[in-house]
Amino acid sequence: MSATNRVVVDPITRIEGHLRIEAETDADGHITRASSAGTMVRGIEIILRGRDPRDAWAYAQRICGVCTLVHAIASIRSVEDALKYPIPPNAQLIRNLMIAAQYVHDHVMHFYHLHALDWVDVVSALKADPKATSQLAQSISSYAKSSPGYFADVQKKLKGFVEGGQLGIFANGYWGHPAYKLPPEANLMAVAHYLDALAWQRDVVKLHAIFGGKNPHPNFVVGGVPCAISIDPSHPGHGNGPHYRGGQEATAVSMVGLQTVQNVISQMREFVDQVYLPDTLAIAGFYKDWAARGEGLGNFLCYGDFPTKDMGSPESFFLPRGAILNRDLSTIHPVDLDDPQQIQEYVSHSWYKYSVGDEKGLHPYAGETEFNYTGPKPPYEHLDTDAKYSWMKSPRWNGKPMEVGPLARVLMLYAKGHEQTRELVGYTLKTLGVGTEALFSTLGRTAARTLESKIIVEAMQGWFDSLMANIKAGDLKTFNEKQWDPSTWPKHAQGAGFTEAPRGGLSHWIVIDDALISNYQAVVPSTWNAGPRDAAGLPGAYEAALQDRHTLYDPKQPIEILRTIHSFDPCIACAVHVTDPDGEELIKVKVR
Ligand code: NFE
Ligand code: MG
Repeated sequence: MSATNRVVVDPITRIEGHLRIEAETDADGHITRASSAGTMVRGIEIILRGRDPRDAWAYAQRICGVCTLVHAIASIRSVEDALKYPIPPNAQLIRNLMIAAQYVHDHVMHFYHLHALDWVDVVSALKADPKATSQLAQSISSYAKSSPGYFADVQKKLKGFVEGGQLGIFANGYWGHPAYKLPPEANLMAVAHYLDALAWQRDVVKLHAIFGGKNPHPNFVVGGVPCAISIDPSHPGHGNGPHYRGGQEATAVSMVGLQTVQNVISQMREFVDQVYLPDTLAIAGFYKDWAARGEGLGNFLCYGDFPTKDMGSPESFFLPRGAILNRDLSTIHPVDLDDPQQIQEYVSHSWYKYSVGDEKGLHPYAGETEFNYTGPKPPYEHLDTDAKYSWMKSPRWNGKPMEVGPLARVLMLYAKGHEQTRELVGYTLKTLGVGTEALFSTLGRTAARTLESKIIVEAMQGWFDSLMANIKAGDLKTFNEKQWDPSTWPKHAQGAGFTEAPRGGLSHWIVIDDALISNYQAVVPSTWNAGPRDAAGLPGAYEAALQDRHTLYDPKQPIEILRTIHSFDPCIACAVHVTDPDGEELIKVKVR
């Protein structure tokens, strides 16, 4: 072995989009330098120029099909911020419910379908004793599906896959790798819950369909939410059923629809409490060494979300806004999205160019999206990571690389003294027998996603109860109409729309001139986390995390890289905002 090897993982699987990791290792397999590259480019920001701001959400929402609604939310909020339009309280509550439902849905799917197989050896589950699996399951949860017969059935199904040479959804794992530590029974339990979670997620997306007409990509509207509410008890719900009266009532959300929303919240809560949380703790107990690596930057950023008043009152947010630096939970630094010095994007290592020079950062209102591909023609062996090497930009806050996402949010709640968070974090650390420093790790990041799901699903009940109370008091308003006349708009306006997406702080920045979009920039969670080094050479969050105490047991099966990268829940479709591997123009868009 030479002194330095370079391990390339491209594409990283079980994520959305195309991510390439190049890791340099020493003779012992220890990662000494890691580089994260987005290998595709998209042009949504460019496509949006020249369009009507009220339509932007429908385009922006197509940035991603995983976080199916967050880009629409950020977009309508950017327009509302630019034009100073308030929305009715019911719309705020319904948006909160929709964003929150996305978290719980997305986090559960990430855990079971995208991340679990880094920790769970599917093939080992064949060796499990269904009776012992049942005992294990019943010892950690009251979940009803836990009989020996249930686990025997799952095992039989799995055996069928393996014997037929058809692992199907379970193909391509590093099965049998010594890094897998769970006993066969824990593996079988997790595989059973993998299949359960697939069925569960089909049910819980109903919430989005009820308020937004469909999923993925529910409908939104600048000024509120697009669903009317009907309290006519004879009205059965959506559609043209026997009680069809035409007009608004035909499509309004009825009491039946609202009851379904309540059922979905209960179903989400049950799965989080009885399956997701106990599984996370049970699996984490076998991987405590991962509580001591993968920390990364130690800097965390949250825009905050879930207003109880309006978007202009961050102090009313359920998830607080702020920045934490160098792991110091005693100080929350204030964050201002409009301050041109605070949030800037760099392109010194990205395949873009800036009119002001590639070493400078640009605030998103002044942001530029100009392609400048200087890399090798694919397929290539290595990227020159000292030069430009990614289609992602490098966002920075006050010049610092920041981690965003569930861990950042849980730390922010913790630092603010949020009681439930403090209790849950304390309980988790105690159960695992690890100290507070374990939060800053690969395991901490994954556990934070689970804890956040519990915190958010309980908050959903509160928002739903408030919505029902408003409705019972006669307030059915979900939309303000007045902004629909562009002749009332200022000649020039700009706004920042933000949300906390499942993967972290998301912001869309719009500049409106003569009622059309003159600039549109999206700075998204996976860009913060997966972006390349900046002009100062500071690594992004993935890079820094991989550089923290990772040793590859077998460079040909780099499961260690997958564990830490998946702990961030990457989405590169979001991060690079129509793939064109040949570098040719894929689509020409005519603008007015
Ligand atoms: Ni495509 Fe997304 C989320 C956004 S990305 S999944 O959550 O924004 O990081
Ligand atoms: Mg962008």
